[in-house]
Amino acid sequence: MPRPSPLPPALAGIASVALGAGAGELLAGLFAPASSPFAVVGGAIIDLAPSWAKDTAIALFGTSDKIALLVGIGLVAVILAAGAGWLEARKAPWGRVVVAAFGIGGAFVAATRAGATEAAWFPAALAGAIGAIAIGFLARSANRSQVSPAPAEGEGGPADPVEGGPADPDRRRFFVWAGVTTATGLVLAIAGGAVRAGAQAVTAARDALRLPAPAVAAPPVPAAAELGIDGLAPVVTPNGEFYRIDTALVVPQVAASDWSLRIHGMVEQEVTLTWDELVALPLEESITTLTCVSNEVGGDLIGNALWLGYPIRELLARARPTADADMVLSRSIDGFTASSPIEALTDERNAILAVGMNGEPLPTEHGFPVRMVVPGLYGYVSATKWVTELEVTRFDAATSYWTDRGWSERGPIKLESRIDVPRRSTSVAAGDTVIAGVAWQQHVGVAGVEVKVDDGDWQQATLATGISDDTWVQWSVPWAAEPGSHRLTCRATNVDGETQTPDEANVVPDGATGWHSVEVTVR
Ligand SMILES: Nc1nc2c(c(=O)[nH]1)N[C@H]1C(S)=C(S)[C@@H](COP(=O)(O)O)O[C@H]1N2
Ligand SMILES: [Mo]
Repeated sequence: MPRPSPLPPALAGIASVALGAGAGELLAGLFAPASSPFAVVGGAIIDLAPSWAKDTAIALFGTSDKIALLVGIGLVAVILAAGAGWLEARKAPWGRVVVAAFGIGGAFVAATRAGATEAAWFPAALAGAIGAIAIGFLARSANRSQVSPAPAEGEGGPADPVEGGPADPDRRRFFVWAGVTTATGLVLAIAGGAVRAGAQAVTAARDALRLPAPAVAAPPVPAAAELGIDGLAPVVTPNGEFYRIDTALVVPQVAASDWSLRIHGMVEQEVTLTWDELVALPLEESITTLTCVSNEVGGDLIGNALWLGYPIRELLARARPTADADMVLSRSIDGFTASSPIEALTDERNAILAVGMNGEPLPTEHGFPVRMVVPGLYGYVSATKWVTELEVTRFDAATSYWTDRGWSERGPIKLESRIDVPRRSTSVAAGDTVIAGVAWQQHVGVAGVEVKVDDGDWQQATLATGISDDTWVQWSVPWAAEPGSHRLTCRATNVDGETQTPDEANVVPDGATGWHSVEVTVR
């Protein structure tokens, strides 16, 4: 008798797990969007991953890091499922036990995650149960498909197709069932993604929302702030192009009507604020550039927007922090935390609870309905999205999401500059052209940018009109490009007269440094 192939049992495992996972995704989509088995496993991996892994993921996949993670989880799930199928076919009921155990594990993780609802454990538990039942049936069917059928009367004989071949009814039956099971799982999963009931409701409500007019409008962006050079990042970043970095695999869905903020901890008076109360306050506009600490030299994890919000300073004043408090730990609905020095939230800068971004309510992935924006600090210590809590505390008493993972307690934004034009590794025509880019050190301000070609002298670039010290500034310098291969390098100087350091530092623990250079070919 031929050795049984491992393929049918592996397929049995994959099909069963696809069915279970699909059912779990649909159930989650209907009742608990944040608790889809994939999202739960992915979220747990993100939280458990060491910070070098996050770093590598961002470096490799940029803002597509989440898709890469989901694809990775899918591949691992397929391999584990194939193994479970093989196990069930050889040593029943161990394949069932493995699948059920994954379901129970997933349910446990789902139930214990920040912001978990009461039903959070159910999708993963259901996925495990359905997967386990299905794998029992399909693995048996896979085994039967590999046993040569007893020749029935009138059949058999030399003319019959090869044993176990496609015409074998048990074999055919197995492949049909495996196919139907897999397809059903995929359809359920797609349906789950489509229904995400909460998601649609919140998005629709957001789209219909009208924000109040600002009590204090930002001065208009000076026309000369935008150099209008092709390929140069626009001075105000459209929402759709704004970088997105967070640990949320499924974007938290918080209805404005359900939102509230609690200010507590080392305060004389606890304060709670609802959405209606917040938008009834005199809101102020400000333009602030956000930057991610994971932005490599020359990277694009930076964006500038017109924000509408209310000064956090005023809200803290209501709560009256005690004199020894030196930090505010902001917490989002999904458990992310950021530790900001209290002075950055109480001094004169535009540290705000933002509700609007470039004239619209915050996009859901940028923190709808309310997030923090603090000029001068990297996002990981200040820019909490979907924020629901401000705990006034001390640096020696509490830590935050990324400081727990090896990143610096303090995260002031470092002086940096970037060449956008010409793009690296492109070729440009010889003759008069332009080198252009952006430079920033929010809440300090950029005074100048210099550029050098190869090992030539530093030339002073022309700065565009600045919006404020809290925003990046565009710059450009003319270049008479001569044929050959050239390296262009830029460096900025801040308003305190400090020049950007050439020393190259990694993004961990408190932001990259070094000069940005690009290699270009001139034809
Ligand atoms: N709730 C929540 N807020 C968060 C984060 C997060 O993971 N979760 N990431 C922070 C980081 S590291 C950055 S750089 C900014 C990015 O904001 P953006 O996605 O709107 O550009 O959000 C901050 N706020
Ligand atoms: Mo970040």
